[in-house]
Amino acid sequence: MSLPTDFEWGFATAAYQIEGAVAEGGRGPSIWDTFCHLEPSKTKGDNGDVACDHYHRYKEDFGLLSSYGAKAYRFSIAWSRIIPLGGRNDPVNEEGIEFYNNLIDSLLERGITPWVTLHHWDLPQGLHDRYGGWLNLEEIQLDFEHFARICFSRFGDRVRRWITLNEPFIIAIYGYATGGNAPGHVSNTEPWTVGKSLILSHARAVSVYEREFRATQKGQIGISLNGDFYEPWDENDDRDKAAAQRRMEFHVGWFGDPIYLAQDYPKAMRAQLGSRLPEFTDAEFALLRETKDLVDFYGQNYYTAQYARHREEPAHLNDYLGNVTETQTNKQGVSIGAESGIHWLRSSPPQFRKFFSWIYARYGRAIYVTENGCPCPGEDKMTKEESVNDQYRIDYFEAHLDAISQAVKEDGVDIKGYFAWSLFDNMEWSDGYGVRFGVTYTDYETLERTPKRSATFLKETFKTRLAGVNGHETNGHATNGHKVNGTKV
Ligand code: PNW
Repeated sequence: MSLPTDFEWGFATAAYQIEGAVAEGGRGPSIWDTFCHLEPSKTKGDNGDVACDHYHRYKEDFGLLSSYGAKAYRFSIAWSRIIPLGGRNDPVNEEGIEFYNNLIDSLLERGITPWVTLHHWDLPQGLHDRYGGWLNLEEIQLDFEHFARICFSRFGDRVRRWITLNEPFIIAIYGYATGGNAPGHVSNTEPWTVGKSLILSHARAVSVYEREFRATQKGQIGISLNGDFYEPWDENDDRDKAAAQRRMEFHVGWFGDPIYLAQDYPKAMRAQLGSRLPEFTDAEFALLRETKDLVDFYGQNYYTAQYARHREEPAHLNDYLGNVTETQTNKQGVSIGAESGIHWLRSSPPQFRKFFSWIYARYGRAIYVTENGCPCPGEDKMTKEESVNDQYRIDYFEAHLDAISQAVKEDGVDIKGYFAWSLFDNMEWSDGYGVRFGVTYTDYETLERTPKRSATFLKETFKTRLAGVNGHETNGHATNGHKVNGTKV
């Protein structure tokens, strides 16, 4: 189960989930600060005010990263630390620039490649208040372009890997359809407007990078989409097979088709949503055509898979799934995978492998897994001593890395890297601090960090997997009962 020797790997985090220090260093508020302080609480009483205090402890945290052997680290920039009010005519906060300069420099000193996500959900509250944030297509794309330009110009001399947006599906649906995430809107028109804003904001950032920075900085740019893989609920029913495809088009194709193919949204979306799905103008299609081949990679966040079952009745106005019923067991009662510590996630590595082929066939781009991970069953109630003994997470990582190896070697998919979610337990958005996705245990009273067994597992397994066919990268463990190329040595 080896991987290409130049396969990149590391850990992923996001600013609001780890930084804390929300009122320090000149940072302006984001929609997540507001959302976390609503009464009654929509985030289980938790907020990101302190989080993991990474703002003050980043050096210690990068010590962990080094000790885990990571080659790369994916983090996000809090827009409102760079531009507290968010807009293109608002002041830039030099203290915020300095904070991220320090992060980037400390990573480089350690030989770790920074992967920077420009936006991971923490929209400046100033833009939401001023014009509705993502709801205002004309304004937000110009402000995002400006923010992206500042990041490229101030950090791009050292940052060579950029991710424009994290999970536009979750921003649009959880933020504006279900209301489970900030800003908590519930609507059946807004998510489709927001989706278009996200697509065009991404495209503008790519265009700016190309015109003003790529020649000198020689970096790469992409986007991280999320999506589950869907199996038909009844594998012998063509209507369920179609439902599974349609569900993935609503999840991935919504963004992937315009961004990577410069095409309209998938036909199934048009058919169901009609005029609620905003058209692209000729000028907007021109921007999509200009930028589609400039997107260097496809970022996939993958956690789980589900079954899709067709529905007889016409789609409900509030439906955003493609008129399917999602289930975790199929017609025969077979579970999609072993239950984890959160209801929506079951470990589904065979579907991970299938998903790569689906994505690669559709978009033909180099793929990076920009997030993958899980909480162990019952981990929310565990003591530190129990939590660090995280065998479920180790099994999850191992099986998902095996799936990557198979997709690369047997299915011919170009997968170039992998980021485990997450470096340490952190603020799991609306689920608060109870749900633990880290390979490091965070004690939220003392803020002490303790490596879990999975951290060591990842370090060791990548050593072995990247050692190459002849295993020439000797690491002192290859003769110690570890598997090399599937055989115990
Ligand atoms: C991702 N779902 O979000 C985010 O990028 C991370 O910030 C987050 O911590 C991580 O996954 C773990 O949840 C998702 O319900 C949240 O399917 C929810 C879902 C998917 C992704």
